[in-house]
Amino acid sequence: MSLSKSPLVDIHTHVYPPSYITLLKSRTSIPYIRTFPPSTSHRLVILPAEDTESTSRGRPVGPEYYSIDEKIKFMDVHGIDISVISLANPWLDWVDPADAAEAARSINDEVDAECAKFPGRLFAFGTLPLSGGAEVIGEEIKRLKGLKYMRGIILGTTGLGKGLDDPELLPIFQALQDAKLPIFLHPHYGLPSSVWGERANDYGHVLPLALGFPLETTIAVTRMILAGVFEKVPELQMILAHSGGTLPFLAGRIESCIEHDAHLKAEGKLGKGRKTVWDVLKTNIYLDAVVYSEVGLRAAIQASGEDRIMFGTDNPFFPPLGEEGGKWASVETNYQAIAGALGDGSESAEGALGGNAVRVLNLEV
Ligand code: 5CU
Repeated sequence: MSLSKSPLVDIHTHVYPPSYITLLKSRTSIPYIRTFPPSTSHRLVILPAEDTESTSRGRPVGPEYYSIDEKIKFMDVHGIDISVISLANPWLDWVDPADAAEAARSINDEVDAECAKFPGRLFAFGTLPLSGGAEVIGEEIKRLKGLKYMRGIILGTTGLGKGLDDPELLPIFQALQDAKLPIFLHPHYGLPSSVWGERANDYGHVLPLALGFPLETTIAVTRMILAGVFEKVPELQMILAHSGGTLPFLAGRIESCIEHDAHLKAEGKLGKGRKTVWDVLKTNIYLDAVVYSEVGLRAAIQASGEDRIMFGTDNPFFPPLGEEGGKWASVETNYQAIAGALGDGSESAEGALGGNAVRVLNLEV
């Protein structure tokens, strides 16, 4: 079901370019791709919680993970005009520091070249060489600004290894602000495996994906707020995956805990000039609409504003189980949530389905 008259834009859609797949096939610890005999099919194992002896060890990996032609086919089936593609997790977080600069350069060039094959239909978020250190990262930010199809960067929650409230990240955030490159913040690490309990292997990927991912994002951004990142880099723009995890729902509670914290008060951190959680949500944050329900989407809209919501699919993840071809239920659910929350065919639904992304990410060649 395509509701949109302006271009329909998917801002949350991943690829593992062919060179990254080759790298994964050469590895034996996560992230890796291998077969598990007696089966001969390749499986992609990326999540810390899924590297276990069970049927949930990774997922089958086919061309939908690495072929740009498959991405275009998926877009055509779902009426998507433009996709802003990004390397999927865990990006280059695991790369040896000495190799990080070159790995980022070659992956970003490869992704930009894939976009060039379909001008006007594909743009991208670049990947930073995080393990390479601040100088190398700064160089890649400058280079990304010059690549024709790059419109921001995708980032996990670990930053330089200490999380996104690390003061050493401030110059990097400043460089991204100056380059007007928004951060697409995406989870990967979830919560410690111990919280899933002894029966975790019986529950497939549900707990880490449904709860670990959103809480990871919520914690990462809350730490940034507490560290004053959005006062220090006031124009920093972030697009949060999965409608901000649980941030829209918990914003009031987080804000109240801040306001009632004696330590923060004693440290002088509650004074004039502080951006509240609500201020940050409305001025620094955009939210994707990958939340699969009208209830969650309404919270996102109320927290950040309807002009800050952007449609996404999370392709190639969450494919239909069993039947091949046709539309994906996971994608249709997100269309329906937008229609339900904003009104089928309304101006604000059009914005969420594409207009907001075109405006914010400048999606014109
Ligand atoms: O299904 C999954 O594991 C994932 C993942 O790893 N990354 C993502 O973006 N969505 C789903």
